[in-house]
Amino acid sequence: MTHETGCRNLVLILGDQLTRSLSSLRAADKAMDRVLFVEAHEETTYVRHHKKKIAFVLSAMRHFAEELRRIGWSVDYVKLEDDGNTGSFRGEVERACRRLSPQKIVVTEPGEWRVLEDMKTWQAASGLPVDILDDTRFLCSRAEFRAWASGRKQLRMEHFYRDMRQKTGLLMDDGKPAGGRWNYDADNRKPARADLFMPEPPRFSPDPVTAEVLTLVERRFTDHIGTLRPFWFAVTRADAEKAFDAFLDHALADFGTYQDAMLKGEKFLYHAVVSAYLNAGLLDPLDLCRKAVAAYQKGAAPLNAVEGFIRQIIGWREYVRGIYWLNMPDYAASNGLGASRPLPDFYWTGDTDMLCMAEAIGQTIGDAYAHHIQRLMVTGNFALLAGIDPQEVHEWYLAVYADAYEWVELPNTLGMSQFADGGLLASKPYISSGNYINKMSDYCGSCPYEVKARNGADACPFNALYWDFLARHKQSMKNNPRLGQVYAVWNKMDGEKREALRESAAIFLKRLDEKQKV
Ligand code: FAD
Ligand code: DLZ
Ligand code: SF4
Repeated sequence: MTHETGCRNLVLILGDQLTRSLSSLRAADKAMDRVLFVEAHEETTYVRHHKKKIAFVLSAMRHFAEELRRIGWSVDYVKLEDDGNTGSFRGEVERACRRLSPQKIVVTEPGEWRVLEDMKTWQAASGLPVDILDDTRFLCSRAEFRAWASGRKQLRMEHFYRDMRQKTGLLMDDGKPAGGRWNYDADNRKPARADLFMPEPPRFSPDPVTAEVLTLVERRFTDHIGTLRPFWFAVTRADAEKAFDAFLDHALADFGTYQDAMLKGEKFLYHAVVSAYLNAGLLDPLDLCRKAVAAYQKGAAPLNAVEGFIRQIIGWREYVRGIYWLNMPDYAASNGLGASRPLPDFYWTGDTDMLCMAEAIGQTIGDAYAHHIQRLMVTGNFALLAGIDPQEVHEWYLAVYADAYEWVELPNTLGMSQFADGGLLASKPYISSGNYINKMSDYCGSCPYEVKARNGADACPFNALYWDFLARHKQSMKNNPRLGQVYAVWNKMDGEKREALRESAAIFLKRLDEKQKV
């Protein structure tokens, strides 16, 4: 729906900027300026996004545009299949400029480098000034992170997090961390039992706006990964807040304890399941943290849970964004371990005998969601051990999760998970044999592979791959102090055992290369 009358400024709002207090909206005037939303073919296809992710973004955009109209903004909304839609932000901004003759284009900085680079050329192309404003939804601006990083030898998250605690005052008592410690991870990370009460995130029935989007996605993105229905995501701020309130009431108290646990058929455990909402702008990070701290203050959740939760948001989430902008564009091409194996097809289908992988990938296909340990220690761990090309791994993570935008996905994938950035983000590679997965989950008991066996056709593939990875990268990793113990075990291991492990790994990798079912 478009209006032909002119405007003062044109304010472009992207699909992950659905926040009333967005800096570009704050700088605008309802009476004189025009807001533009664009459903863009380029954005829906630059990776083959999960069907649920596309449906979520488009439906949330349509709902937010309506919300702005209701409160008095003039909104131009270009739908994906509208006549004349050029399919790109640039093309649609140009068209809107011809239609509306604005004096200026105003945007809040985008979350992805490729989009920012494009925006920087709009001024020259359109002859109009383009104001690119800071994204104030983050606690730490790009400039502030650059200042924090400058002169430091190591950019450790824990140090950054403490600064963010000081800055926000969250869980701080007279300048000291609540309870006397900054980090309560030592109390966390217990395996879960299958008979625990499992809170489920609330599900929201599609309204007519979402129903129309679902029909569009079903028709237009048939070859994209994912099951579209049932579609149950919140697509408005009000519903996203309901989802977070349910987490506060039913899951936060056990968030820390079971943060790393995995159970068959249990997709969410005690996780918040809010990343898609946060990243799209439906929820505000500081607001969530304040509510979690209030739950602690009224005795509804223990310190280990609440500290763990806010660390993910004011710590990890802000930190990975800082790392992204500090290091782009070179960061995206990093491949420190020279990994080159193609991503196995089963990442797209879930068709593997490895139960942990089938579970993590299966629920990803179903709901565009897997929790952190499934991403890091199952699918990520496997890709790292098997030497998969990090670019292909990156594209997969960017496509399959409803919360995936490059600013957050890329450092998590290339840095934390694939150790492709040479240890800039993680002080050691996150690798494990089947033993860790067995300890933290109930997967192995139902898996055709034998987790206790080290080599041979029936042995858990993670076991031989783990030692083979360490052997392959011994030269570059043996001096890493955090790997000292494992290399000591490897060095002491009987030569025949080492040979058998490496041979098992070679046989498995050959089967992978030959596209045999593993
Ligand atoms: P919870 O476990 O309940 O945590 C609460 C919130 O903390 C999350 O919603 C999220 O906003 C934040 N958070 C937690 N861990 C991280 C982290 N490492 N980095 C940034 N924020 C974090 N997160 C994304 O938002 N988008 C991605 O594309 C993404 N890709 C990832 C890829 C890999 C390989 C890995 C290992 C992690 C990735 N993560 C990503 C981080 C994390 O897995 C998800 O944020 C989390 O699983 C989302 O589920 P939740 O909302 O239930 O989180
Ligand atoms: C992820 C996504 C998708 C699938 N579609 C759109 C779209 O049609 N229009 C839009 O404005 N944004 C979309 N997005 C989110 C953008 O890709 C995101 O804003 C940029 O990647 C910058 O983070
Ligand atoms: Fe995964 Fe190995 Fe356990 Fe099977 S045995 S579920 S492959 S860790």
